[in-house]
Amino acid sequence: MSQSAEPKLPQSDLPESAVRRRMLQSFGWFALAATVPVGVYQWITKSPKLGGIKKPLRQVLDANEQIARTYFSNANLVKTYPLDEAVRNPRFNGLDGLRTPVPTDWKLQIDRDNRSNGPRDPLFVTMDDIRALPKQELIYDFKCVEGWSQIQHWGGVRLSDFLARYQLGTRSGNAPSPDHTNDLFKFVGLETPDKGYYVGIDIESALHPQTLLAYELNGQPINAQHGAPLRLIIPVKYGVKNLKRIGRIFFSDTRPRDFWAERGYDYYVGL
Ligand SMILES: Nc1nc2c(c(=O)[nH]1)N[C@H]1C(S)=C(S)[C@@H](COP(=O)(O)O)O[C@H]1N2
Ligand SMILES: [Mo]
Repeated sequence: MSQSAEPKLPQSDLPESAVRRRMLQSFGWFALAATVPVGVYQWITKSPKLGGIKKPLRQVLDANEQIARTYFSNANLVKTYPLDEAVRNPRFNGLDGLRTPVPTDWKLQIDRDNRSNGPRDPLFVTMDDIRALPKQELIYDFKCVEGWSQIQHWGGVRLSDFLARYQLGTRSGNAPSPDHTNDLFKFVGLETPDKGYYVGIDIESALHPQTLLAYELNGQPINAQHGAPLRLIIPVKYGVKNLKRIGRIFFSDTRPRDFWAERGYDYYVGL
């Protein structure tokens, strides 16, 4: 704080020149303050586009992301609800990447080509493999950026358990662990089998204990419009990041491309 030690003299004790100087200063600041918003507006409107929106706005969103990431902690759990508060017929929204039938030979593909250790070829995992892992249920308030939310009941495997089981997400090919955070890739990318919808997620949010590879909704296999056979449920993010019908997963240190970020939304979209 720059509340300096300047003595606070009563106005009348100031020599006239000092009063005048102060008045001019105040007026100067006022005039400057009045011009700043116009300047900022012109700077924004004349700036090139970056990621679908004007560059300065993108930079503000990026600054918000830094703040969000700083305050993010995997110990902070999203509020959960009793089973009887979950809606019976959850709303569905967004069919990008879902306009063709679910591939009958669906397998989850996980790319490992950019890691420094362990097998580099893609890993293919079936729904039976995924159902064999510990099941986690979650009843929480699903939020869409369009302004609706619903208490929904999801079931699946924790993404963190899945990554640990298959030793994914690290450069060394070891299971992710809090002791080796610098071994983690920074982002997870997910996309639908037809690549019609795709998201990028920071690894901290991916490893959050409430982030699920979900295969059940209200205790039943997820239907096609909600993302059969397997979707992401990530309660620390808005709906846009909850990719339905996962086809491929990969890891990287740069932001994976992201469907709605390319169309001007905030990349991080954290809650
Ligand atoms: N493949 C795919 N996943 C998607 C979308 C989409 O259009 N395609 N829309 C997203 C958005 S904006 C929301 S709000 C949620 C909606 O999930 P729901 O249909 O199960 O309610 O899915 C997200 N995942
Ligand atoms: Mo959404």
